Amino acid sequence: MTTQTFSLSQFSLKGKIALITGASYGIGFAIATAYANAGATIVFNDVTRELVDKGLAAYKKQGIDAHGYVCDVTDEDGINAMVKQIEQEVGIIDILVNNAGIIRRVPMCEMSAADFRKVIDIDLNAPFIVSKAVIPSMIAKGHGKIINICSMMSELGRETVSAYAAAKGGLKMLTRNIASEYGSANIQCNGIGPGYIATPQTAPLRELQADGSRHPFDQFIIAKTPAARWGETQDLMGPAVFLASDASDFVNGHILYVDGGILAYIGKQPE
Ligand code: NAP
Ligand code: GCO
Repeated sequence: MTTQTFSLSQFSLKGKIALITGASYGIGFAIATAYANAGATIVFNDVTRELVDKGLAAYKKQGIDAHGYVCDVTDEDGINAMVKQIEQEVGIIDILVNNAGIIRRVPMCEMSAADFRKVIDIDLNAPFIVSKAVIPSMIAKGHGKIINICSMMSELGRETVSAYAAAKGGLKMLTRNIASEYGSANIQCNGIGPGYIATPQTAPLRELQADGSRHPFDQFIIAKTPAARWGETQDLMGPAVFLASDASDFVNGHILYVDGGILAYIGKQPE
């Protein structure tokens, strides 16, 4: 009979090395901070030296000694070289968070194919490239956790975000496929689907109007969210630690929506 015990140490990330992409600020920064607080060594990348240095200074302010690399997630050779360098300088990556992402809000018929491709390249192709770079060493080490940052748009559409929705829907299926293909190697690949979170990416949707009133989209999101508020990056910390820890070792191919209830809600009934 297997012993049935539970200890909070199952949630500890002590001794683990975590790579979080695009984590100089925003959601990636919050997840990396949570991982550091749970005991992990933090590695992150961003596209420019300036952003990486800004990130390093921000981590230092939190008492976190992070390792930062300049690398674009869409550059396959660059990513392969960065992962090799991390393995030599820090160690084998135990946890990968595919966080880097962009959005373009343009009506579909006005969007150029080049812009559509750019979003797909960063939000979908890059998680494939980075995952592919870390999986062989995870297999050799005997375990690994991959967490893909999905979206409400992995499930829902809305005006102006065709490329983003296509990418995040695809990322949900890439998540399930990695789980299917590498689950037997003790790799768990899951997604987090954040609801509407207050970060620079969503700042244009929250801008105060000239008359001081809230942006109509801001009001729409508050009404659409049972929690009646925007999410904070802090809200993603616990779920991200869970999916990176031993506590989730039998959770695979799952998308954990952290959305204040948006996906459960039909919307406010008329007065
Ligand atoms: P953010 O504030 O815009 O941060 C995104 C980060 O990714 C930035 O540091 C950005 O650097 C970096 N990045 C962009 N392109 C990159 C590339 N090619 N290579 C490396 N790094 C790159 O966004 P966020 O709101 O924190 O979002 C993080 C993730 O969560 C994204 O995948 C986003 O789609 C997803 N998400 C966000 C929300 C939300 O409500 N905020 C909800 C659901 C999902 P730059 O400054 O150079 O662009
Ligand atoms: C938008 C938003 C969203 C969020 C998020 C929702 O314009 O609708 O930017 O797409 O960023 O991904 O989960």
